[in-house]
Amino acid sequence: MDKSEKLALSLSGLLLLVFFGALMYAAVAEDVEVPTCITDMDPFTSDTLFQTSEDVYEIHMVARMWAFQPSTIRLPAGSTVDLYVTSQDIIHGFKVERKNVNLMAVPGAINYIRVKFDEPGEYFFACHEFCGAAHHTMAGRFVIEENVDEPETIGGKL
Ligand SMILES: [Cu+2]
Repeated sequence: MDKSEKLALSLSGLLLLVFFGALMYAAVAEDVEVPTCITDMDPFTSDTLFQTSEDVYEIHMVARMWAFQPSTIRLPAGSTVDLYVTSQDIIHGFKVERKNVNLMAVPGAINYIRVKFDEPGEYFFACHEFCGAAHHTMAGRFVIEENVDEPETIGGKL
């Protein structure tokens, strides 16, 4: 190994130790708290669908490699949906076909949009931001029916 290569490797190792030491100092001596991820907090952890008033629903959507949680949402026709979208890992997209819904799912941020589903049918949604190897499989759907006894979300949970 060349002498300059040895020097570069040694300096790189030394820098790693210095930065790791600085992190440890900040965590222990300065009592710095690492912020909690949004997706580790309620309601994103478990409950994703709430009925806030008649025909108005609130959905908390988490995007992650490579799925949406929830992946299927069954609602009655005429529903208005308040959508809150965030990401657990990297930047994803959220686009609903035949609706003016086009959001980015960004880690550490919650994006919001209100959408109304008047017509029964299936409204597919998909990730529109290339996010990795299985990006093309990242999709889900709203199932809008005339009569729904119990609005529900299906799938997508870890
Ligand atoms: Cu994607």
